[in-house]
Amino acid sequence: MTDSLSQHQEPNGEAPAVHLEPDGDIAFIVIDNPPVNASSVAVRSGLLDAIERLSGDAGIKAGIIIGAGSTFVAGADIKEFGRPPSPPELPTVLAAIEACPKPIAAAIHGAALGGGLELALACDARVALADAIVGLPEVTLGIIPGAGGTQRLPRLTGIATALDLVTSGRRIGVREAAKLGIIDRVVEGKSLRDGAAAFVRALPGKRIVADLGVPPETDEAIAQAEQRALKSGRGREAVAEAVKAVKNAAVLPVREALAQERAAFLRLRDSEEAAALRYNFFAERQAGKLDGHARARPINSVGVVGAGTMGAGIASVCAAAGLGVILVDANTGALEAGKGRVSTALIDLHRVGKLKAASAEAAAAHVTYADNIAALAGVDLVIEAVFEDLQVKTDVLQRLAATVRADAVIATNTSYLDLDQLAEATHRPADVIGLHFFAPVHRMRLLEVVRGAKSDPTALASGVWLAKTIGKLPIIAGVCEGFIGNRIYTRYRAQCEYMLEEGALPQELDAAMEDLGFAMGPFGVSDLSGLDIAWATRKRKAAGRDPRERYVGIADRICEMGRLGRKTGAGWYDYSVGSGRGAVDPVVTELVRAEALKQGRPQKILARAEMQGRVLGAIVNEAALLLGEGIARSAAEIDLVLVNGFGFSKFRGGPVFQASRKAPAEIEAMVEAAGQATGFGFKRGDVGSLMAGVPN
Ligand code: 3H9
Repeated sequence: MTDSLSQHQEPNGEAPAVHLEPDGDIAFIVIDNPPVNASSVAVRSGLLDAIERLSGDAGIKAGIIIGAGSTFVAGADIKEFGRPPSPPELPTVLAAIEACPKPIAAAIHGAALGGGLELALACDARVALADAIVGLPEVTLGIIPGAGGTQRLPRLTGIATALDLVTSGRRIGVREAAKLGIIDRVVEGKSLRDGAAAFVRALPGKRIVADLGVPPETDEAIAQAEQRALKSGRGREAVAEAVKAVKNAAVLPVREALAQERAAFLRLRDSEEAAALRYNFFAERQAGKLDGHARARPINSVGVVGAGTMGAGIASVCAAAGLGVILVDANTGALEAGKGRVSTALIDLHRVGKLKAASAEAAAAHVTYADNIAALAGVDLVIEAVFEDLQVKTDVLQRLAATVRADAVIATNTSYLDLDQLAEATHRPADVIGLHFFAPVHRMRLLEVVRGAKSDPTALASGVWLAKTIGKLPIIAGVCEGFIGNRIYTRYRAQCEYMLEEGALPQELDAAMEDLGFAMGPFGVSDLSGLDIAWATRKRKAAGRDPRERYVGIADRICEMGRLGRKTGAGWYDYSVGSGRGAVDPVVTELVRAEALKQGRPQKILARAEMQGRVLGAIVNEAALLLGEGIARSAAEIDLVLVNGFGFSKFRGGPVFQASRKAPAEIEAMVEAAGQATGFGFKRGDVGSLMAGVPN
């Protein structure tokens, strides 16, 4: 080894993103770019420089690219995607590795994802620790691999397998990757360096993957893989482009196929879908991060009170994650029904592959049942999920506070009640937090973790820990009626109902909202979940409602007709004609028209864009209020709530993100229109500040 290899210094005095570590006749090329060694411009130029120096050093026979810290390379630096590409680009680095006369291996620990795996595929061999993962997740970011992934991977695995991996973005373990031909040597134990060094010293020479032929396969196998990919990625351009690119590997000269891949990557990188998914990616990484250094209290066992739909759902997700659960309900009939619900949810979780235990029965064994709160004396965290009534919940929480250990966390699953009032009633408010689950609990990813005025940071951290452990996305919210999600949804729904009185019909509004990004419009949703609960709430609140507030009575009229949604065969739509989405019912059309006339409001034809603008205006205004009041922490977290709890498409980022793509004057006009329609009581939020927090 000559001195030239270890002399490199960054001009600014910072630690270089890539450095060489000689080891006899080989050199480790160490990528050191915390936190995940993303292949940023500094890494790319560092690699290029290292390869050049290694090539020119007569004392070095081979190189090993390895990551410092906890991982190999997690991919391209996603933060760079919003900007024009800066040279050197990754394909240039990979070409240099292939052109280097000496063999270069990749030594993988942690993750080799996206550009990280592409880097490894351009090497002459791949060595990995047994617990590492590899994958090409680009489609989950609305793009396709941009540095040869669609060409080099199929040369090792065949086209059908590459189609599956590239179009699903699936991450796989190293053992599976070795079976598929992606990894050449699995290193057992901890010493990746030693294992890789021994392997590289024994390499006969270069083995350039791009020069290999694609392994033979039947046309049928490829056609089936293509069909599966296009079916599950229906309507997604990135998936269609990925299919095209991978199939090119079998028919085009590699240089031409690489150029086509790169062109598609660069085009998709600038797409709206890619921008939305990037926004979502970074938002998810921030969600659940706590200010300060509070640590979660240790939680091994969870108590759940109330064996109804929510309680049983909560018990099943905790059991599925391997936590010990005690489900309590004083009503033994309800407890028995709860057992059935837990079992159904666990079977469903097993069916979709989201169960840690080998079987639903094994997970069910984590749940024990009791008819008395006294059974919860030893649990680490307890969640009450009883009837949504202040008195009922207060009573249960008081009894829990007197029963559970002094260091236990006490959570309420309330949707609308005042968490601070409930917490005070326990006389130990520091231990109380809200855990607001969404139904069906075992399917919905969102969990609002509610911070009370006196919640201890360790109690809040415990809620976040639990959310992550049971596979939910924790969004921290402050106390207000409806927290983040339901508060916004209430405004959204109200705005749609106002439009019913102005000339729009339920099916027109539903179609407009689905076109905006919601999986189902508000009236379809209402039929699905049943109209009765909201009706009961409206009746309960009727006495306290200010008569100056705009109130649309159409939903009440529908309920009075006994149309409570799908379960009664009719609601906003008619379901008597069979399953599916329900048919437009002339009875409802007539009722809507008659009620609108009764209000004496001018009738007009509302264009789809106007309906969407009104709704976006209402949503962003409420989002701005939530941010201003400190209930929500960021615009992006509000969007995560709407995406993961209310069916807004993640491929469109979220309603706030959608609005942020418009000009400020248009946003202002949308908010103004929503405010005009609301009339009395409409409060303006600082929409400008909200929008300023949405990254471009
Ligand atoms: C690609 O490669 C395209 C190529 O084909 C193009 C070639 C030309 N960039 O998740 P964590 C940050 S597309 C920038 O909490 P974990 C993350 O924001 C890329 N930043 O850790 C967070 O920052 P902060 C394909 C990134 O241990 C911190 O790292 N690759 C990137 O739970 C820790 O992240 C992917 O899609 C990135 N690529 O999980 C892989 N990745 O601390 C994406 C992470 O400031 N990454 N950050 O909040 C992951 O899946 C996980 O981060 C990983 C670690 C499994 C690696």
